[in-house]
Amino acid sequence: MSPGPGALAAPVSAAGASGEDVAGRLVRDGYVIIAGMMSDAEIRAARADLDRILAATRTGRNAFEGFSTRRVYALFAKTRTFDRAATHPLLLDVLDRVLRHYQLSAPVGIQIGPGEAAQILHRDDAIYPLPQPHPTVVVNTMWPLDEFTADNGATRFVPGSHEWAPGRTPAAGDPVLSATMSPGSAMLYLGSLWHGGGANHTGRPRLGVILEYAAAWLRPQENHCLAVPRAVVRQLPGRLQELLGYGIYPPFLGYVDGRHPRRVLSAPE
Ligand SMILES: O=C(O)CCC(=O)C(=O)O
Repeated sequence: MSPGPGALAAPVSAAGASGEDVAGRLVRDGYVIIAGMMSDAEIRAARADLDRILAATRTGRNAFEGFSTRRVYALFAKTRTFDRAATHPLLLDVLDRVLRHYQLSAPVGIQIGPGEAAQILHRDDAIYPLPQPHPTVVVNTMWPLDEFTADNGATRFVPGSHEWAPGRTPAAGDPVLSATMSPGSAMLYLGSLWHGGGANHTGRPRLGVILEYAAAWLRPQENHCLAVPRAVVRQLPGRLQELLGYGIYPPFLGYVDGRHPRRVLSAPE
């Protein structure tokens, strides 16, 4: 059953959840929260490594990035703590059903600092000049590493907005929900869902990581082949290499010198 427009849908438990059920909820509601996607040890390791990286990361350059917010771009060049999350079998099962052929588009750590204002609501798929409506081409995932609360900047979204008629934009009076959730969960949401980072009214930062996926025939937001050194990519599991651009959209989109791009990884430099 679909949640009412004013209520956040209860999380689904990763243990025993089927890709079919999760994908069905995602397409129907525009989002789905899955609990139990990371272990406590993985959460601790990710927090510690992200804290190390954030110590050398500047705050945002504009209101969209957030003047009190730090963003860790080129995530897979800087930490190994999201390799498993990015290829979580349940997540890939859902993406197989919703996007079919896909790649990582924007992997970014986002630490919303105290006093940050709410980010403007937006749709992640609006960066692509596609006619509206169009099939789903973007699915984003948010992985909280702090408890997400309405007060500290939990991602906000407009329920049902993934089904809005072309041209409609959020207006005063449209319901906005906060994706309150705990570390270890992941919220999957469609690129057509209006959403944005929340305002942080607390004295402590809010840390989360987005792993955004896009159809493999689109240009990804970040150019991973330049952002992640080849020596790093060589050490990664094959599926993650593919998701970082060393893959083909059938029959041959993305070839290098007429051959599969993974061959670049075994060629001498
Ligand atoms: O930090 C968040 O909760 C969401 C951020 C977001 O939607 C974005 O930066 O595109």
